[in-house]
Amino acid sequence: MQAEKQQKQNLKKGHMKNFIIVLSIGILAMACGDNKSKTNVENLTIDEQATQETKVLYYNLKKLAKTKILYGHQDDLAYGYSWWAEPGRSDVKESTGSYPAVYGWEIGDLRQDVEVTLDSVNFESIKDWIKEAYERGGINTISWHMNHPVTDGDSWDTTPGVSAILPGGAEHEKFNTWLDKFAAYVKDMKGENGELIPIIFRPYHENTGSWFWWGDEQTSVDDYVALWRYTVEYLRDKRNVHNLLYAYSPNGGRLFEKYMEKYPGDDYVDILALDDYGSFMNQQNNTEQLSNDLAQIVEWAEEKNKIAAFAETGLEALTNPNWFTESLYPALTINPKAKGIAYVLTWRNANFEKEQRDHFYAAHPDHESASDMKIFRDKELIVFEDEMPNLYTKNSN
Ligand code: BMA
Repeated sequence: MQAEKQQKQNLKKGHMKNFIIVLSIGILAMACGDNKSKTNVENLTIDEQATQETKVLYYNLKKLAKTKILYGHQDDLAYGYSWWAEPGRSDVKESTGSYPAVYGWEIGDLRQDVEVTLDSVNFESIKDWIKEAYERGGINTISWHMNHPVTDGDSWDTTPGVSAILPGGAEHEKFNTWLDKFAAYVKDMKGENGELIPIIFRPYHENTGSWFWWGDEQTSVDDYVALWRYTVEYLRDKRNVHNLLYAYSPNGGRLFEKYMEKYPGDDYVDILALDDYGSFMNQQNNTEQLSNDLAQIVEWAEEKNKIAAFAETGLEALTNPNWFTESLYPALTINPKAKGIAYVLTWRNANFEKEQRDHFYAAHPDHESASDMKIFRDKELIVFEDEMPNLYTKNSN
C-alpha cells in the first residue's frame, strides 16, 4: 500500500516536472520569438528611439520592397491640374481609380512666418492631408527646398551657404530656429489615437547637382556630411523628433557616379534614394542606364540592410502619353534588380490656372496619358493605395 502510494506520488511528481519543463520551454520559446521579432523591427532605423509606428513602417516597407513597388505622387491631395484644395480630389485617383500609395509634400518657405509654402500650399492643410493619407494606410514623405540661409533667397540661389550654418558659422543660430520650426511641425502630425505619424524626410536632395545652395560645386564633402549629420542629431537628439526616416537622395543620370561621394554614413541614413528626370528626356532617353542605377542603389541598400527608393522622377507634361508603360515601367524592370526599390514618386501636377504652365507629372483625367497610367497601375509589381497592405502594424504582409 505504502509502496503503491509512493509510486503514485512519484508519478504525480514526474508529471508535474514534465509539465514544468514543457511550460518553461513554451515560455522561453515565446520570449525568444518575441525578442526575435522585436530585434527585427527595432534595430533597423538610425533612430533607436523612433516611434513604434515608424519602426514598423520601416520594417514592413523593407519587406514589401522585395516583391512590390509602391507608386507615389507629389502634392496629390493639395491640388491638381485643374483644381485647388478640393476635399477628396486627386488627379491620380481620377485618372486611375485609386489614390497613390505614397504622398510627397514640400515645405519650402517654412522658415518664414507665412502660412503657405513656396508652391502656395497651406502649411496647416498639409498636416490634415498627411493625416488623411496616413489614416488610409498611405506613406508620407517631405522634401524641403530650404531658403538660402545667408542671402534669404530661395534654394536655387547658388551662393555657397552650408559653411555659414554649421556650428561656428554666422547663420548657425538662425538655422537652428528653422530646424526648431520643422521639429514642431512634424511633431504635430498625429493619427486618430494621438500617435505620431511616420514621415520619410528627404532634405538637401539632388546634392550631386549644382543648382541648390547645398549643391556639389557649392559644398565640400566635409561640409555636406557635417550638415546632414548635424541635422539628424539636432532633430533626433536635441529636439526629440522620433517619427522620421531619413532619405538621402542625390541626382542620377550623368551625376550618378558621384552618388557615394557625400554619403552621410550608415548611421545617418535610412533610405538610399535617387532623383532622376534627365534620363527620360528625349535626347538622352537612358532608360537602361537608369535601370542599372536603380539596381545599384538596391544593391547598396541590401549591403547596408536599408531601403532603396526612386524618390523623384517624371516627364514634364507627359509629352509621351505612354511614358508610364514605355519609359517608367522599363526603368523599373529592365534590370531585374531595380525592382527592389520600395517606391517611385512622380512630381507634382502644377495647377494650370495658377502657374500658367504645363508642369504636371502624373496623368489628369482629361489628358491622353490617363489610360496608360491606368495600365501601369494594373501591373502586378505596382501598388497604389487600393492594394496597399497595412504597413503600420507588425506581421501584416
Ligand atoms: C520644382 C518645381 C518648382 C517647385 C519645387 C518645389 O521641381 O516643381 O515649381 O517650386 O519643385 O516643389
